[in-house]
Amino acid sequence: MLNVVIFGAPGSGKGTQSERISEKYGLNHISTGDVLRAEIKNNTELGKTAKGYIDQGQLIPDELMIDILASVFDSFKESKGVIFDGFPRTIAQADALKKMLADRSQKVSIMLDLKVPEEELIDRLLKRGLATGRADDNEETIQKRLVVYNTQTAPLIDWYKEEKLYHKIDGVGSMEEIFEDISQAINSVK
Ligand code: B4P
Repeated sequence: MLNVVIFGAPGSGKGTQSERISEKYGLNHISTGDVLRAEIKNNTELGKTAKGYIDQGQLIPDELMIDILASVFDSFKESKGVIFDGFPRTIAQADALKKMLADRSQKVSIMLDLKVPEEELIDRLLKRGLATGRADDNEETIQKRLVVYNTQTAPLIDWYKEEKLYHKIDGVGSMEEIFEDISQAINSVK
């Protein structure tokens, strides 16, 4: 099994690169952001709860996210492995992911950290907001998301370094160049 965690600040290209990884390596793709947006679209109870947090640039509570992740993971049959896109985002989620995989005799193979300077992140997200109308891609919410990333999510960098799974990727450049670096990193652990 090849289990890849793709990590980075909002707008670093996690979703963009995950689609390519999923296609090239035949992995199932879990994007927690996409799961939540689908729930919001369908106006489910979970969607209503999630909307309140996402519109404020905050994270959904860990207990809720961890349950959702396990149920999506267990829905994959005969999987070659999974790309985790946007999960974990807190130390509690990283601990839970490790335990969930260990309970199923699996583990994370590599964590890829997409590094992009803050001005570029803001620029990308504002452009996406204009193009798609995504509710959390506006200046005020983007600033909040960056604060949440720096305080709650960035500590995972040291956590994964200790696990000896950390791999830094330069997230600036063409999508193809970045994917080439990602492929090399994945091939080194396959
Ligand atoms: P996510 O959906 O995960 O979104 P993201 O971090 O904003 O975006 P991503 O990094 O995937 O960017 P993308 O590739 O699209 O999360 C949204 C919200 O959901 C969170 O704020 C939170 O509230 C909630 N949530 C999700 N997971 C959670 C969890 N585990 N726990 C709690 N809450 C959770 O790229 C962005 C833009 O850049 C695109 O327009 C793309 O085309 C462009 N781009 C990509 N690569 C580029 C490149 N190389 N050059 C130029 N532009 C590029």
